[in-house]
Amino acid sequence: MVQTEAENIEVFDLNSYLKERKILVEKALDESLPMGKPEKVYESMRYSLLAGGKRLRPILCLASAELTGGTIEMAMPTACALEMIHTMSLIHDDLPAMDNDDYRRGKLTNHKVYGEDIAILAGDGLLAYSFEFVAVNTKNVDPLAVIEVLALLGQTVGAAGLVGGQVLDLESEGKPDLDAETLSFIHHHKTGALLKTSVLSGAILAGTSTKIKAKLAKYAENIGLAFQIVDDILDITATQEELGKTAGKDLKAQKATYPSLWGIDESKRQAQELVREAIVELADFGQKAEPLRAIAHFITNRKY
Ligand code: GRG
Repeated sequence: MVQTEAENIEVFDLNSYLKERKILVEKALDESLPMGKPEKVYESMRYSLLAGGKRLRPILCLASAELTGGTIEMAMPTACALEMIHTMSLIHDDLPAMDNDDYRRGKLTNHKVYGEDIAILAGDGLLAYSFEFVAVNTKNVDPLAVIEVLALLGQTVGAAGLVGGQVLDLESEGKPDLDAETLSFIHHHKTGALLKTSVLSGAILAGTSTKIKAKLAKYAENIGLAFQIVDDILDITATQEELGKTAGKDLKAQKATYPSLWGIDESKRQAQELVREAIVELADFGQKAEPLRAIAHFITNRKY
């Protein structure tokens, strides 16, 4: 927080917060996965895990844990696991059998550097390791809460979450007339599910009540959908340099997106409305929820 002289009110400095948290998360990620044998697969896993990105999912997990009375130390293994899962989903998403992309986070995609076989295995390795990492490294947390987080992670990556969303997303290619309900289902599963679990897992580790978890779940569902709507918009309006990946892919694949169904301005309005609704859920938390409020605004204002 910085104090403004004129009004003597505290203004939350999101840029500094995100920068500081990103450094913390990247240090933990680097330490989480040392090189091992066979070197090729460890190198490939580390290549993508340490390739940058916003680190939004771990940052949300840590923020939610702190908001609900937990600590960074309690939540860091889960925060790392969320980024391992996110990274493996990006590796697999970029494969020729799926989105077939050559660039991610401003670098060549994993399969372009290591080959498809190793990229698939590196993704599998990261997924398995994410669960092991939480189970082995989470300290000073009720073991039942750790089990709850592990179960939630499993549900989130499986057919009820990312996998299911991705299947429908692949099937939606060449169907620009897809209905809005199916599109929202895809967005909630493919993207929203992991963002929601990022927020919820921090609160679970901190031992939060069901009532508070329900509020955070609604916050997270809204920012999750807003995040993917903005992703759809950026695919049209941003450049490859800004995104670090190929732009304009949705139009080429003839995919229905929020902008194709509603237009860019209306899509932006819907994303902003979702963020407004998300922030309403944080009303009871006062100043402590400033990081989650500011992250919600960042989601609609982001340029990458
Ligand atoms: C999870 C078992 C398992 C398999 C993967 C491929 C797949 C199933 C799912 C695809 C999920 C996917 C790639 C969703 C898109 C989510 C999204 C908007 C990614 C971009 O997130 P950012 O902007 O990226 O946070 P950075 O690089 O900043 O981390």
